Amino acid sequence: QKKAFPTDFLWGSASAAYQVEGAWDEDGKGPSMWDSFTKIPGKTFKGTNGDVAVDHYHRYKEDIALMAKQGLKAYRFSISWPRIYPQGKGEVNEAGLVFYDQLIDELIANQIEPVLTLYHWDAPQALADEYGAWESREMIEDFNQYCITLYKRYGDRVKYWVSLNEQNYNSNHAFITAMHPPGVHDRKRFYEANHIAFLANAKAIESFRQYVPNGKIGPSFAYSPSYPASSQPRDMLAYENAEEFQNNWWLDTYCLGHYPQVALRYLQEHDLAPTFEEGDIELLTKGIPDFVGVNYYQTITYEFNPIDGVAEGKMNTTGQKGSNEDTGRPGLYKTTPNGHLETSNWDWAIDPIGLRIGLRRITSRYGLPVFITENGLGEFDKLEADGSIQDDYRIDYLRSHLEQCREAIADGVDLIGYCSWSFTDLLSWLNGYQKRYGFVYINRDEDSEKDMRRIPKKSYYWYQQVIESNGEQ
Ligand code: BGP
Repeated sequence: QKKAFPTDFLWGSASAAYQVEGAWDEDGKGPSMWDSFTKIPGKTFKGTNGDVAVDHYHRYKEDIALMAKQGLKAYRFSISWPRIYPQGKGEVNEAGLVFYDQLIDELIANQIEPVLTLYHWDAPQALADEYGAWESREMIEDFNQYCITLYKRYGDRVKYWVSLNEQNYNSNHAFITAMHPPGVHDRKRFYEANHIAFLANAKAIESFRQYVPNGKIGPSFAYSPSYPASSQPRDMLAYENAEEFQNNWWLDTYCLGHYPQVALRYLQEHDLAPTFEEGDIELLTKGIPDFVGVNYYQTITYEFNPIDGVAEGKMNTTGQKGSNEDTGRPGLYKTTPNGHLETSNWDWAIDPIGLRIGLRRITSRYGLPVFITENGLGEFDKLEADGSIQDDYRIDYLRSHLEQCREAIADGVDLIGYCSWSFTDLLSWLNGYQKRYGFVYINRDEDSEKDMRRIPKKSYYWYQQVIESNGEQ
């Protein structure tokens, strides 16, 4: 049988509101947690923030024209909650809804399927001030109301919806490494906030069934499949533990409606387990998604970690290769570099086969369709004197990952689409503007917004061919 992509495969690309829009206080928008957090000195690379970002709010038509020219079939974007509800709840800001009306209509007019992310980390600051955002159960109903507003407004035009983006990665930085708001080191709060987010996710999916009965919804998970560093039994056990705590904790809860037993037991014994209230277990089972959104960048290799071993390491946010430090959970596992894999300048392991492995694991364990909602390479790009950007390394990265997608489909994975990260260059949360992912170069950097010109890179034309040939390229 020929290994091929389905004819209706969604060839896409992705972004997120805070990383592209800018216009942070325009047309009635309220501040998000990120608007506040990035203003605290030292929190981001060179103090960069999304106040202006890449000005997509004002230039979305130009950006969509470039998508159309490339032949893009799907565009994943997120809605800024505080644009819709400046206070997080209560009075809705009509101007915010109108902006996304226009964006969605422009996509549809260009035959591009909108893929709408409900939440990509920019919670209203008002809710953080009032009750601590994800640390209070009030968030469940406020998020639900916000989602219902969007379901009613866009449900007739938008088929594919992403509920929470990378709850795992975001909460890890929010409550363990302290690199995302609220920026604390507290594992107990980490598990409590995650539990609330799981409930909010399930509630939002339950409402979705009512308001958008013909739509498809799923969370996007930051999926780094685990490898054991060796076949030594204690490394194998470390790897099993890492799978349980780093992946299955989220994937099982989303897709099976309950936490994995071994991890839950461990957390109960260490007084870290979340607080269950009546109805929680039932609600979780109502949140089973239509597909699993996978954001894939790398695999992570684990080895045994002694009880007095590594806890928190340091993350490379500068692009200085080799500045990453290993992290772990004492007594259970720690990360270790994989000598078989090349890394990017940000020390992310490049592993296309790992994507195939991950897709197969999800298929076997949950039997759900998969939508790759992010995959890409963040690198320094150079604008040449002749005005071109020769990003062959990005083409190599994307091509090798797409090859593995094709293999995974032949293995039996029901893959409905692939969104590269990202369409244009954009703000990298912790790494500023110098870490670029786009098919389209944006002429700006940390220090200067320059003229924000959009310049298609070599990879833009390559992906155009990929789409045109339905992945034969
Ligand atoms: C994911 C996020 C994206 C994006 C991407 C690249 O975790 O969902 O928003 O930022 O990773 O990450 P980074 O910008 O840190 O390189």
